[in-house]
Amino acid sequence: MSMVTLQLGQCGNQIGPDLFGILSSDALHGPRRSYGAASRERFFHSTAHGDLVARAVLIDMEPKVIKQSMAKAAASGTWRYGDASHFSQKQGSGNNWANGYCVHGPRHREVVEELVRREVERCDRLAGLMAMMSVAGGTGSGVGTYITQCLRDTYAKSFILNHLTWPYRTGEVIVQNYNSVLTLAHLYQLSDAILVHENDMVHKICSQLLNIKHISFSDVNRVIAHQMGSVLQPSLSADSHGDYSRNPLGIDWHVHPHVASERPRSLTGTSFNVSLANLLILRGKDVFSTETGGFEDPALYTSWLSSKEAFNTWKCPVPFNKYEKSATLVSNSQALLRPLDTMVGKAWNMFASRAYIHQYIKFGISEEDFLESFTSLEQVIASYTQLS
Ligand SMILES: Nc1nc2c(ncn2[C@@H]2O[C@H](COP(=O)(O)OP(=O)(O)OP(=O)(O)O)[C@@H](O)[C@H]2O)c(=O)[nH]1
Ligand SMILES: [Mg+2]
Repeated sequence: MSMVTLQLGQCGNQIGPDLFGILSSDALHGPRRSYGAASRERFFHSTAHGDLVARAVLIDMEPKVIKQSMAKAAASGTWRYGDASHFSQKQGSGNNWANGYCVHGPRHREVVEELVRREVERCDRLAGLMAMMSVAGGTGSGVGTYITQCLRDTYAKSFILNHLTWPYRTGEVIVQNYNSVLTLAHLYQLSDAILVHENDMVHKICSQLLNIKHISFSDVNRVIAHQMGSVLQPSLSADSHGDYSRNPLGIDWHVHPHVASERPRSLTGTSFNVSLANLLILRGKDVFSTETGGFEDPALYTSWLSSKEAFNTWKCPVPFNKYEKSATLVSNSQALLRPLDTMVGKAWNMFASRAYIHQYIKFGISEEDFLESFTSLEQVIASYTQLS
């Protein structure tokens, strides 16, 4: 089965090549032929000359990042993007969600849909679509939300996954909380699964675990791509009967997961993190004998789901990305509650003083639209707060 990826805005287009780079080298160097073949079918198609071409569409409102991504892919010597699989304009969306969602999105809808349709038609079996973007800028968040809505209409029955990059708490974009609130409130209604990476958390991994001194986006993106790859590469679940080519998106993703980089916190901690669902992905040596009982503790989950329902494992004996062993936890839990609450709170304070609102109204977003988004996220916050 295959997945079609959309890279949107600077962030989506910068993480994308790192992800496909890892996927292609992992697929090529993996010792198991069925694993490599399933991975290649999933993320690449081959040309008549045998080139691996990513099943991806690149979209940005400015040309620079797309050019860099295409060049980076071509320089790898192992894979590339399709020559005509990208779309850009001269000027970005100026960190304004409304400009992306109300202006650029509708204006370029047809071209983008055509690019996606061509990729979808190249797949023998479509597993789903993945849109990668940041929530804080204008293009990824605004155009990305608009395009997700179009995909939802066109591919009503397909699985749509949004990979979102969450801004640094002390971010560089003044209206990042507005853009994030608008994006999250809309995607919550549209998407089948939202996979979030927080820049602050990944930054911490770079400094504390990887000991990188001067951390740049390329360091952060490598970590994000590694974690995404370990989620998306072929693996075996209880119902896959030893077959790597099953749907990569799985059937368990009726939740809104959040990639966590830590194990669930201990019960004795004051900030205990209740989960709705956890998915543990183990790769490499000894996966079938690894003890995972700790994740089955019913105390980790809500009282209305048994740990059998709430906890899943996927396993793959093929080592991932040159690591002898690796474990990735996708967690739908209270972990994102605090960052979400902080973000909505900051946006609300700005909204209360009507700061920068005219810049959104000018493109067609009303105060009521903002209020609806606030209400919808307040409900999400309330539901997750009440988990026990
Ligand atoms: N992890 C990571 N975050 C990024 C990267 N590039 C930008 N960001 C984050 O994305 C947000 C800004 O969004 P961009 O993706 O740059 O914006 P855009 O979608 O290109 O939109 P416009 O430039 O407004 O048209 C900020 O929160 C940045 O921290 C990247 O390569 N990696
Ligand atoms: Mg940009």
